[in-house]
Amino acid sequence: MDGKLRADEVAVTKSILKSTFDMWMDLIDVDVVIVGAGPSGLTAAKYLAQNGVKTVVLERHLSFGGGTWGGGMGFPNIVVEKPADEILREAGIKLDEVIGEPELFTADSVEVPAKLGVAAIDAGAKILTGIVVEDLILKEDKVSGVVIQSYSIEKAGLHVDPITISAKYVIDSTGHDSSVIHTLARKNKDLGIEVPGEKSMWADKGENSLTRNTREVFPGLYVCGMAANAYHAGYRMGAIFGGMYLSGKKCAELILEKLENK
Ligand code: 48F
Repeated sequence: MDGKLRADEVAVTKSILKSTFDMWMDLIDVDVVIVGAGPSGLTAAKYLAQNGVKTVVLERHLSFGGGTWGGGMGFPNIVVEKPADEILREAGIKLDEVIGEPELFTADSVEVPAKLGVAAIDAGAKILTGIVVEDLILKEDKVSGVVIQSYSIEKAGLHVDPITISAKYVIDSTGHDSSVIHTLARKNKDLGIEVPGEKSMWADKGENSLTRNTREVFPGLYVCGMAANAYHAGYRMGAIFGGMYLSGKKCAELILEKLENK
C-alpha cells in the first residue's frame, strides 16, 4: 500500500458492467417480487428474506421508503401504535412514548425508512431502485411475474420494449396508486376486476381494516399496505403507520404459508 488511490476508467466501467450483469442474471427468476418500497413493501421484504425466500423489491424512485420520509405534512415524525412498534424495534428504530397515550409512539420519519431498508437488505432482500413495473406476466390465469422498465425511459416517453422478472408471487405494495392491480384490471377487462380506490380519512377504521384487506386478490398477486385498502375501498389514515408494518408482515406470512405447502 503506497497510499495512492487507483482509479482506472476501464477497470471502473468493467466492474460496474460485470457486477450488474451478474446481479440481473440472478434476479430474472425469483420467489417473490414486491412492487413498491414503502413501509409495507419493505416490511414484507424483511420477513420473506429472513425466512430464506428469494425476494426482490422494485421501486420507481431512486430512494426507498415511499411515503414515510415526509412524516405528517413535512413535520419529520410519524406515529406508530401497538403492537406494530415491535416490528420497528426489531429493526433497531428508536421510539418515543407519547405522554398520555400509552398505545402510541412517535418515530423519526428519516430513521424509520433508512433502518427498515437496511433490515430488509441485511435479511437478504434485493432492492432495485429506478425501476417501474409497467405490466404483469399473466399465464394460464395466474400472475407469474412482472414486466419492467427503467423509470428514466418511462419518464422520457421513449418507446422501448421492457424486460421481465418471473416470480412465484407478486405483491402490490404501491400505496395509494395501487398501480399493479390497476394495470391488471385495465389490461385484462375480461377478468372483471374493479379497483374502487380508498375512501376519505377515518384513521381508526383505515388502520384496522389493513391487515384484513391484505390477501391474495388474484392467483399469484397479493395486495398489502395502502394498496390493500384501495382495492377494498378502505379508509385512509394519514401519518399513523402501524397498519402498514402489520400489513407487510401479514403478507409475508401468507406467502410463507403458501410456499411451505407447495
Ligand atoms: O406509498 P407507499 O409508502 O406505500 P405503503 O407501503 O405506505 C403508505 C404510506 O406511506 C402512507 C399512508 C400511511 O398513512 O397512507 O401513504 O402502502 O409506497 C409505495 C411505493 O411504491 C412505488 C412508489 O414510488 C412508492 O415508493 N411505486 C408505485 N407504483 C410503482 C412503484 C410501480 N408501478 N413500479 C415501481 N414502484
